[in-house]
Amino acid sequence: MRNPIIAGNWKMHKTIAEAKAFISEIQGEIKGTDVEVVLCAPFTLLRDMKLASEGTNIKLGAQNMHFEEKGAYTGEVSVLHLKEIGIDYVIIGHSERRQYFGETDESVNRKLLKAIGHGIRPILCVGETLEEREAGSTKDKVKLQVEKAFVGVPGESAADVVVAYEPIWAIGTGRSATSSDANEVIEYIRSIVEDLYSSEVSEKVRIQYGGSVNPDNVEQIMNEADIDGALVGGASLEPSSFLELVNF
Ligand code: G2H
Repeated sequence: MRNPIIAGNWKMHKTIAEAKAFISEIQGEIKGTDVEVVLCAPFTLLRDMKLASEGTNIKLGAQNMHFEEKGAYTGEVSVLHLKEIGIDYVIIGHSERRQYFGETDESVNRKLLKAIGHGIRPILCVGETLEEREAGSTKDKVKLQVEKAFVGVPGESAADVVVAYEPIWAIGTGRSATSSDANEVIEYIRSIVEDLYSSEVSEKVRIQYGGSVNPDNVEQIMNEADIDGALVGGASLEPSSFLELVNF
């Protein structure tokens, strides 16, 4: 059985004070949930959030990292920095990073390998553009992204990767994929992982849907057989809305 995972991706939002208030508001409400709860926040918030979430079942994630451990990379943050403050997850290859910051399948792969090598679990984002969907090439695009991301990942670590299928046209637009469309692609991603590794690995790997998930559509999405969680932007910013997602 795969443990559901609901991750908030706060993107470039919130102050330290707001993040701490968020944690204190949700922590009592999520005690005992079977859902793994992750908050992916801007770097400057993470250390304070780590201290504020001690003793709770909230896990923390960064939204990016560099593929080298140290060096002359002005402005970058290393996996060692994340490890030092006890971060559990890191989002890798979010479409906004691919689109605005020049991330490529190669850099995504290098980051993924580095995160795994240090025991930080990657949330690997893949997804097609609207043009690709309309051209019928969704599966080809996603296959390429998944295959390139997993190059060099050993079988024993592959199931630690969480994959997030996020069709770019559904991100922050209010236009979500239908749950069955999302499930179809996610089922396909699972088959790619099976081809790369084994059915044992593909049955273990958790695959989220992301793109305008909100309290109204989360239940239907989570009821799909192959969807194990959600990566949520806008609807993760308010504690009440985030709690509705976790309690789908
Ligand atoms: C997709 C998602 C979070 P939103 O980027 O990763 O954002 O839920 O706002 O569409």
